[in-house]
Amino acid sequence: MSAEKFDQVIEMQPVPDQMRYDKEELSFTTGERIKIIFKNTDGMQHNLLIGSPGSLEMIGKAADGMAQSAIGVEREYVPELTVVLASAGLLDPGETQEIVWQVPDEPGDYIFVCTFPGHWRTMNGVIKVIKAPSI
Ligand SMILES: [Cu+2]
Repeated sequence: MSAEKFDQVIEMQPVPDQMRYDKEELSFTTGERIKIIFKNTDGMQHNLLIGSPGSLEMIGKAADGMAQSAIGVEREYVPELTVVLASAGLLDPGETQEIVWQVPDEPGDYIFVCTFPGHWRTMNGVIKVIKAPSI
């Protein structure tokens, strides 16, 4: 087992039958190394993406577009966009996946979102990244 260290370990899960996550906001500091343990406790599939500030609509619409073709399922509705910074693929009910993310040096309101077709408008939240105090 690796003894990998994280500055924060967060657990996230969907609220059953409500198409939202159990958290609406996360807060990290620039440069932190974090782990999100995403556990799908719902009865349907979900994924989890982290995106750049202001990218929610761009990612959501790209995912809607993917849903029109076989590529959507193949890529687990994760659009190939540079604004997608990290992701957990599509999880069946009961599955768990971890995302390890190196928080960028640029502070801002990053986003998290589920891009399973139709979910992104409600199943999303903000990741507040604040600047680490200089020593
Ligand atoms: Cu979802």
